[in-house]
Amino acid sequence: MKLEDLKHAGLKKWVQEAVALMTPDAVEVCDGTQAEYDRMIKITVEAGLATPLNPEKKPGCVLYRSDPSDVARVENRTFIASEKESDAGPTNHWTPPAELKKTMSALYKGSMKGRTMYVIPFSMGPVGSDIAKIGVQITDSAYVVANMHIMTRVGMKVLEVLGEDGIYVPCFHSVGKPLDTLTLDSREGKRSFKEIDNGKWPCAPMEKKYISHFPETREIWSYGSGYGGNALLGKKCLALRIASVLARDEGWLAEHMLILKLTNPQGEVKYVTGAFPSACGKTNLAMLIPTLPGWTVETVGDDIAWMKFGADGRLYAINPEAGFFGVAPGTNDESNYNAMRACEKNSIFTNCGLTEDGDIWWEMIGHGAPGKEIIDWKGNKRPAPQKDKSPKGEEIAHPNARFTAPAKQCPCIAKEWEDPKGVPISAFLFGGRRPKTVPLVNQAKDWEHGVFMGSIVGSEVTAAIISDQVGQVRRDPFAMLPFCGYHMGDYFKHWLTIGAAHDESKLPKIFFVNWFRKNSDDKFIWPGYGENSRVLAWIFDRCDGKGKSVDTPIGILPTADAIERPDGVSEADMAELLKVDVEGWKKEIADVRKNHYPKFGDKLPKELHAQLDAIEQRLNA
Ligand code: GTP
Ligand code: SPV
Ligand code: MN
Repeated sequence: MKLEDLKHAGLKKWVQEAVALMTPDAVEVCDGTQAEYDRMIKITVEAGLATPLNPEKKPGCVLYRSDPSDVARVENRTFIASEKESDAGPTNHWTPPAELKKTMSALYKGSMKGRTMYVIPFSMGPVGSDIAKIGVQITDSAYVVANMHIMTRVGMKVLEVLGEDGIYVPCFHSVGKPLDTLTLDSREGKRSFKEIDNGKWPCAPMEKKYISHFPETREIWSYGSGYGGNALLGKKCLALRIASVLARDEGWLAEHMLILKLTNPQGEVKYVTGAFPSACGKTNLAMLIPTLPGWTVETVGDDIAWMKFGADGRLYAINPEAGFFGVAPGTNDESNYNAMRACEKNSIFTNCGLTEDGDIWWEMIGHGAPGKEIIDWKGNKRPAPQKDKSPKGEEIAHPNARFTAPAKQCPCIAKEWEDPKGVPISAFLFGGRRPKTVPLVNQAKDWEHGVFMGSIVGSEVTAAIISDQVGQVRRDPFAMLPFCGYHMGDYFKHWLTIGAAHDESKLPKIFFVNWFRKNSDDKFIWPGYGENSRVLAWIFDRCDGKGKSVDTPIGILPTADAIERPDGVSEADMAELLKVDVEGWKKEIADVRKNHYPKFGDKLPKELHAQLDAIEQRLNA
């Protein structure tokens, strides 16, 4: 569709201003059709950026390799530009909005030269539902358009809902690599031709990347990266950073949470959400196949939950996304059968290995690679691996290689996954990668205790972030550290206010889980994946006030025999997984008191300090 045909005057004006600034060669309004998707793939194949996979192995699939500097979210280059610094808080990078806009406008000037500007109208949440939010992203990346087609609902239906004056979140995106017209002097005279990407993933150097949010004006400006959460602006930027601000103002919750449907052998259903930091197991838990007979798990969402209260006083969750942008390495038929089926057709792969027979490959895919050679994520030919492992630093697939797959292709997608009413939530899970101290599962004594425990969650940093802290434990409250669009102290307050304003008996129960405890040989003690169903079953029962439990200084734990042991987990292992490590927790509490809570200054709710004192007293008793 052409720009002139846009009926929304404000939107048209906004795009025209962007065109004047970024000076693309052409402008296209996206219609969300299959033909458009196919054309985006074709354009990137012709530019040497994409490789179509063998249709007999992966029909309708394509592989991209990004620039080695552009492989994950860039937290150091992510900004919350609220008017006041104190509104962004100590855990966000802040710049005054006017200054940031000035810097970025200079970068956007002429940044789309030689490229097409795509205007993507998208809906987070089912189109037209009360709970959905509309965004319009302009981008110069056909890769981004194709991914947005899968991850969100794109096109004319969205423009219809927007009408002539509807509200949308304006999102600027440019990869920051204009294409020049080159002039060549030859014997035949001067010849001009247009520069092409020619196989080189377009992006800007790190110091010029900016992922910026303007919470007061509800705008997103992204420059210099084409990867994942930096570039697919409906996801972390809109559905979390901007939505968290809306949620605070309007009394709801926008969280970095999976949503799953759990059915017990009696056919009773409960819906559970879970917040774990990036690459800590949300997609896997959302799609798990229980090893416990008679139980089933179905998926509503794998990364983001928007939750609002219903007239019955219960909290209802929707998944604002339409696809999965999942971590590829470690995904295999054993660990996540359903994700493997979801991405076996019509999917996009980024930074995976390419086998001789035109298929993708990654570490821990479950088998070696066929043939003699494989092409790694950097485009280099390497000997085809016999086993599915590689030494650290020499991976064939980047550790943050991803698949983009339509949610509707997932065999275990719940029938209600697009229900605009959402699903009523019985339990919240929080967790992270903690090799020590934190037990397998621990129920909060009440809402306030749960908020306290959520506020101190820690996890090892994973490859989902470009950072020199990878592998180190950092505090990641509510798994929202990089995604909260305002002061984290106010965010804690918002959670406490929600608890105080609603009938606690109808609120979800809060649990903390840790699948990542390690023994002295650095091996995981708990087998994880499908075996996590044993923990889910205990949680299910606890929601009904059942399930054998013991009250401890840190929370409510299962008794030694409450969770049936899976193969390979000894009685001693189970005791270790469920032990209250008093000394470890004392250190934990001391660290929170000294290094974590002081960051929030007088914005730290007094209730959380009281919780800290109380747990310390219980540990010392
Ligand atoms: P984002 O998409 O970054 O938000 O990540 P996510 O939270 O959805 O993580 P995901 O489920 O993709 O898992 C990331 C990595 O953790 C993969 O390599 C998984 O194989 C691994 N993993 C997931 N669940 C478990 C588990 O129960 N135990 C162990 N040991 N590893 C797990
Ligand atoms: C995460 O990092 O939590 C992700 C991947 O889900 S990204 O979309 O890149 O943010
Ligand atoms: Mn995520």
